[in-house]
Amino acid sequence: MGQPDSREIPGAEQLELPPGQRLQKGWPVTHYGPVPKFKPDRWEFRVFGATADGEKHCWNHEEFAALPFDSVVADLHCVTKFSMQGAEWGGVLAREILALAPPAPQVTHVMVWAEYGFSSNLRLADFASDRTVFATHMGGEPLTAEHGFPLRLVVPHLYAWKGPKWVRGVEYMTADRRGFWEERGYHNIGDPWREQRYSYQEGPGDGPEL
Ligand SMILES: Nc1nc2c(c(=O)[nH]1)N[C@H]1C(S)=C(S)[C@@H](COP(=O)(O)O)O[C@H]1N2
Ligand SMILES: [Mo]
Repeated sequence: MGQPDSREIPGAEQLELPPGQRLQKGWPVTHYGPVPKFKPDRWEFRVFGATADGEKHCWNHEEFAALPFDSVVADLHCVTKFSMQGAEWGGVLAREILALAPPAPQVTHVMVWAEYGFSSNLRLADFASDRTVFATHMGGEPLTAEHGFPLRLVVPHLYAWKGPKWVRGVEYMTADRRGFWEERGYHNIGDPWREQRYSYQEGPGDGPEL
């Protein structure tokens, strides 16, 4: 099986892409709405909802920057069919956040919240993947404003809309609820390898009633 599009890009590795995806040169910027301005003194990262201790957990920018730093090499698959391969994301693993601010035992899903009320819901197991990372860096450099500075989520095994840019917090949930794109016709799970692009493809148990 060939992937003619990826062959046209010099130096591109012939790694497998999910069905229907094409490699894109460079790194396009894709999001809804304006790029928020980072205000370091007003920024905080909050974990709230059904935490194990019933408390909210907050980190300011300085505190967040001091959390253990890890790297994950991962692809980014946009549902509009372009993919970017082999980016090195640096930041704080979602697992680290789960360890520092444990969820209550009945938590099944999380809502990841970003600036301007953007959100995306994930099953707890997807969030807890050892490759899910709150990235501050890409390719060894701090993220640029358009790509989510100071913080974005990367969930390598799901479509890229599941990773909010300009992320500000996580809500632990005891039932599933749709996020921004999931309410607007995108698939509740969003697995690119199963081409779960749109909500009309959902099967029983994939998501809350529409
Ligand atoms: N806050 C926010 N994050 C977002 C989006 C958005 O609209 N708002 N779009 C998502 C989508 S659809 C994609 S493909 C990726 C694109 O990331 P990039 O612009 O860094 O390539 O960001 C995701 N994160
Ligand atoms: Mo996207």
